[in-house]
Amino acid sequence: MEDTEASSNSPWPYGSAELGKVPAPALRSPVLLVRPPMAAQAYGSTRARVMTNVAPMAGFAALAPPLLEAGAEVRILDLDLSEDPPGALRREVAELEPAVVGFTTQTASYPGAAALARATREQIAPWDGRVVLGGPHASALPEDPLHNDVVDAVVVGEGE
Ligand code: B12
Repeated sequence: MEDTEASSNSPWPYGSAELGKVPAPALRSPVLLVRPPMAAQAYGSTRARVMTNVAPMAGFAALAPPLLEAGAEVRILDLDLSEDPPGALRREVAELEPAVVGFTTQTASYPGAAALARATREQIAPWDGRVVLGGPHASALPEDPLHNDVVDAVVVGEGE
């Protein structure tokens, strides 16, 4: 499409003609994709033995291939499968030393995700790692986590 007035009424500073000239940011790797725990948070204060419908996440299945194709090492950590989510995350981060840790969020998992993201951000600061948030909650309320200084970036909508 011809780039004419795109830049005049768009908040994006580049018209479509300039888009190809914007250098892509350098790919940072490894990337750790984390699903924060939902079940433990929901049932945590009860005596219920937690049974949950954990199924592989389609969102990460969509995010991983373009990262792999771009040459990144990618790992997925599903904390709904862990008995000790904060410990499991801390150990995985210590072992992998990821350049980017991405958390997916639903509203119900957000309080726990925010706490884990904050702790991870401190843990990866020594090697200048970044924490990114995506998923339905982050897409609905992108300003919230940024204002609370939880993460470095929020991705709205499809992450790939
Ligand atoms: C399929 C589905 C399910 C399936 C999941 C199957 C599976 N294996 O993944 C089942 C039936 C299990 C399910 C259960 C629940 N679901 Co559901 N589900 C959906 C549905 C219909 C589609 C999700 C999907 O797979 N999309 C396709 C993938 C490719 O997209 P995606 O996951 O959104 O991921 C993309 C982006 O969000 C983004 N992204 C996601 N994470 C990240 C992370 C990073 C770092 C980045 C950069 C980007 C990024 O990039 C991804 C690729 O494009 C959505 C509605 C919808 N239309 O989105 C509701 C939806 C996600 N579910 C919802 C809810 C509430 C639930 C339950 C809590 C319901 C309940 N009370 O039990 C449970 C939670 C279970 C759990 N532990 O997660 C809500 C969440 C609302 C909210 N505010 O958070 C939604 C949005 C429906 C709605 N409108 O209310 N669900």
